[in-house]
Amino acid sequence: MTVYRRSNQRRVMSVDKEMEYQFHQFDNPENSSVHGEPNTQPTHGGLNRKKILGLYGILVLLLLILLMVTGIKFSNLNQEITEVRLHLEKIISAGGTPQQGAYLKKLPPVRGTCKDGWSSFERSCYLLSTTAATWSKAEEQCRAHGGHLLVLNNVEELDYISRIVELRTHYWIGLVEREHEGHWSWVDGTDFKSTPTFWDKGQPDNWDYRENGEDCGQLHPSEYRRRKLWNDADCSLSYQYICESRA
Ligand SMILES: [Ca+2]
Ligand SMILES: [Ca+2]
Ligand SMILES: [Ca+2]
Repeated sequence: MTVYRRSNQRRVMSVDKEMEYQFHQFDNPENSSVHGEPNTQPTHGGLNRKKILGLYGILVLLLLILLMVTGIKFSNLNQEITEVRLHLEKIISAGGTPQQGAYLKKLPPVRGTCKDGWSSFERSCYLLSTTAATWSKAEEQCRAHGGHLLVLNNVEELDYISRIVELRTHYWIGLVEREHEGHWSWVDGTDFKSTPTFWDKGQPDNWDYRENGEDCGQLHPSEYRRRKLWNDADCSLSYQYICESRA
């Protein structure tokens, strides 16, 4: 009996030790060695944890790059908005008087008391030709219509014309150098010294690429709708033109 009890006690102790060992095995997921052999290889759990950490690091890096790019773009946009605002303020502070470079709105021509096809402004009527002619032929055409080539008496008249013409077209006007170089005159006899001048940058240059030089005045085309500026051109070339007559 005593021998049987001792044998049973040993078996119970052996089962307890086995359970304790299994418990430790279960408790430690990294310990996959069998029966106490040293574990020298990385386990699946270890590899997964490293992968997750790596992905997390990449995500954080991408997020930082995204924030930097967004920040730079926002800064550029902010600068552009400030520039546009300053430009608009400059136009508004000009008190409604369009300065060179300020944009003008296109005006639909109004006939008023003028002949069919002509536009009315103040006490004049204006005709924009659709065909081209030399300066002399253009002036002849205007006379045949009871007028003359456009004479710009003031800035208001120039700004009105600038709002009804085609943007990219050259137009002859009633400006001519008849006597000697530098002596400009208006076709209707208006004193040239009594009117403001609006020569484009670098004009009049009397460009002598052709032997005629440049002795007739025209409005330069422009990229944007703003005050038209003058150019001296070769009178023998054909351009569209603007006639003016009394209303
Ligand atoms: Ca006039
Ligand atoms: Ca000239
Ligand atoms: Ca010129």
